[in-house]
Amino acid sequence: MIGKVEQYLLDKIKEDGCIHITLVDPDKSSGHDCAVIAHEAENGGTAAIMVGGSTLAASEDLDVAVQRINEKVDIPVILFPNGPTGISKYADAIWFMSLLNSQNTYYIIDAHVISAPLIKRYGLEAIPMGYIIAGEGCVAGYIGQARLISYRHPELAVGYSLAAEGLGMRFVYLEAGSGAKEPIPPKMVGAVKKHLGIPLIVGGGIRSPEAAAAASGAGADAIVTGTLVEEEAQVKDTISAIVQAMKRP
Ligand code: 1GP
Repeated sequence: MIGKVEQYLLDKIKEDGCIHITLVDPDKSSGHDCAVIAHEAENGGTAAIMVGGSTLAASEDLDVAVQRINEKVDIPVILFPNGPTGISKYADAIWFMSLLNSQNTYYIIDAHVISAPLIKRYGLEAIPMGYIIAGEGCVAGYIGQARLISYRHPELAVGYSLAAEGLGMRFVYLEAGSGAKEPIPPKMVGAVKKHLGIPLIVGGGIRSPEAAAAASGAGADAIVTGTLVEEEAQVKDTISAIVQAMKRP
């Protein structure tokens, strides 16, 4: 069943063509800083806040960050979990995401078996997503034991994405890894988009309006940035420049 947050994302994608989502990581920024970044990003035109990180171990830090963010923003706060410790009852929704190209069943299904009863108990809206890591992969690729897809083989990203859709997942997230030197190339984004019938999220290594415009122009339905605003004081202006660049004619 499609919940409130998912419907909001679908409507926003329909309205805007390509939306921007800001990722904050309580492992890298304090709860207070996550909330300040989220607030500024909302003012800059981001559509939702994702909270999580590959190495997040302390649920308390996550709880504090999510509560602080919720006090500051009106847009949805969606968990981006690395496993059961990435769950907070204070969020609006959770990406129920399977790392499809992991070599370890933990990241494909086992973590979900552990997490699902808690998600149910908290009444969190779970949004099913196929998560695919390509290129450098960075920490997400290392921790998730992903069989990284080379940028030279967009057809593999297409195959995984169609498998996600075929399995009933409702979003695909094509990830280069946080801080990746090279974001997912437009050619790979375009190849996936050409065949996919569900929204495509692209992230990892997008640090400029030009890179965001390239991903949007190639067909991404949503773009996630994280590092950009961890490193940047002018969060609102930075996000605003990205959001403007993503607009399609
Ligand atoms: C990580 O794709 C996101 O999951 C964000 O990546 O930190 O490189 O923006 P960056």
